[in-house]
Formats: sequence, structure tokens, C-alpha cells
Amino acid sequence: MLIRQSEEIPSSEITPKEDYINRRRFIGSAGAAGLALSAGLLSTREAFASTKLQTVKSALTTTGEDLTSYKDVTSYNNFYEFGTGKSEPAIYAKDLPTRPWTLKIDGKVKKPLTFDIDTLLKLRPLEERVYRHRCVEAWSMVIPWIGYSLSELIKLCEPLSTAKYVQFLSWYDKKYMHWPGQTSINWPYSEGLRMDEAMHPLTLLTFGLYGEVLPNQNGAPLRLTVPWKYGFKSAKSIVAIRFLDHQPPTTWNDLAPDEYGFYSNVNPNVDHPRWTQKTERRIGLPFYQQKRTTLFLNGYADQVGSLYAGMDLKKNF
Ligand SMILES: Nc1nc2c(c(=O)[nH]1)N[C@H]1C(S)=C(S)[C@@H](COP(=O)(O)O)O[C@H]1N2
Ligand SMILES: [Mo]
Repeated sequence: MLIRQSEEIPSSEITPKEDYINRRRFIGSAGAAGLALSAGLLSTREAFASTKLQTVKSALTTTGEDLTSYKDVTSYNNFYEFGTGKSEPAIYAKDLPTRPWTLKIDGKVKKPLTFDIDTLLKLRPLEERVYRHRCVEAWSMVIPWIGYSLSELIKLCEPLSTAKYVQFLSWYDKKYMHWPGQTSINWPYSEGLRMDEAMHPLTLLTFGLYGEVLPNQNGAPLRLTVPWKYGFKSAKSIVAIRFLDHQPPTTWNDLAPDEYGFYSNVNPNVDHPRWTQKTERRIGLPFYQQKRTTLFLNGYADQVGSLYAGMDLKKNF
């Protein structure tokens, strides 16, 4: 259901939880969750957390590397809204209210649109894509994400020729923050991509991982995954997408422009001012097996290298 931006969302558009569980897209353990739900035993949030997503195979998956365990993927996180420690988001993001959830798309587009999350989930077949995931802090994982290309959504909005950049804004509510005022971050979390980066098929609008809807700490109910860039470009728990004629301000770049560039392409040849980017640490392996060589554009150079032809990547880091 597409809803015009100016309209309020009628309450009839908010999916009752029973309908959600009964949808054909949802399979497997959803049956058990549905029973528990009708018996009133589970809260909505718990039911979503155990909801499986049906996926189709993707041509854009990275194969050949061992997956990082579900436990590591969901307990070693960066999500500063819920604490600055790696183990804090898994604890404090529990109350993130993921339903109802609305994504608002506006700015330089012919069709500004507002979507309910469950409409967005059904818009295109969900693909499972295994991507390498590389944090600017020089650790990495391999994660089976679920979603579809952001370009599919962008096309529906018909961006104007003046749309040169896309901004992503995360959900933010001070009363849910673990330590309000703990960081000098100017909330909400903001990130951005150049239009051609946003339109690249690898850029994934992400709804799940490991066959299930996203756990809250990984950015439920929807986030971005941009596999050739440092992890901070992949905004979590997105509520707004804006098309702009100028480069948007972005959270980490605002905080420390010398350390976190707008582009933030994974690049072993451009060190962070405080550490090397030549190597990285693969989370979940025995200590002596963790160290590996960082790949240019995180190993996606064949697919995305042409986006940066002729650009000085030391300057545009
Ligand atoms: N809203 C929001 N999005 C965010 C962050 C954050 O703090 N807040 N951290 C970023 C960083 S630094 C990384 S490495 C990834 C981490 O994603 P993961 O916890 O699913 O591995 O999310 C990114 N998206
Ligand atoms: Mo990161």
C-alpha cells in the first residue's frame, strides 16, 4: 500500500499482528509464534523476533567464506543510540518499537511516498545475500543479509534530475536511549550516499539476517547495507530517506571529519589517522586466525570500482 506523503496513515493500514503472522511470506516457526500470540503469551516484539522470512536466491551473494556466527553477528554491535559498548545494543535495544513503523521518502522526487514497514517488506522478492561487513575500526564479519536492492524503491519515487545525493535518517527517541547525552552526536543518526552509489544493485535495503527479521540491535526493522564501504555508512532503523541536490551532513563526518570521510570506501591504502587499514580482524575466529588482509572496496572492486574512476581516493576517503 502506497500512502501519499501528505496523508495521515489511517489506522486500518496498521497491520494487526495476527495478519502479519498469517501472511504467506512468513513460514516455519511463525506457526508456533502465531499460536502463542493468539493465546496472548508473546508480546508483538517477541513474535517479530522469531519470524522467519522467505527468500529467493541472489546472484549478488559473496560465497566461499565462512559465515560469522549468529551469536557474534547479534551480540557484537555498533548502535550508539543504545550504548557505545559492543555488547550494549543487544541489551538496551530490546525496547526499540519496531511496529508500527513508517518510512518517509521526500526531497527531490516526483513522487514523495510514505510506506508502512509491512508494505515495504512485500514490495519485491526478498533475497538472501552473503556480504562481507567491514567496520572502520578494522574488524570484519561475513553476514547473510535479507532484503532487496534499494534501487527498486528509488525507482518508484522517480527522483528528479536535481537529485544528486540520498540522505538516510535513523529513528531516534531520547527516552529510549541508554545514556542520554552520552555522546557528542547530533541525533538523529544521519548518513548519505551519492545517487549512483544508492542506485547500485549491491546497495541493499535490509530487513533481515540469518533467515529472520533483523534483531533490534542490528537495526530493525530496516537498515541499509553498503558492502564496499565502512559499516558506519549503513544506517540502522531508518525512518526517512531524502533526495538532495547537495551532499548531506553525516554523523561521523560531523564528529571527526579528518577520521571519517563522506565516501568511506574500504581501502587498505588509506589508513585511518589512528590505525592501519591494511589488515582487519575477523570476529569469531580463534585469536591467531583473526588477522587478514583488507581487500580494496572490501572485495567488491569488480562490481563498484567504476563508480570511482578518475577520483583521488586518498582525498575523497
Ligand atoms: N543508527 C545507527 N546506525 C549505525 C550505527 C549507529 O551507531 N547508529 N553504527 C554503524 C556502524 S559504525 C557499524 S560498523 C554498523 C554495525 O552494524 P552491525 O551492528 O549490524 O554489525 O552499523 C552502522 N549503523
Ligand atoms: Mo563501524
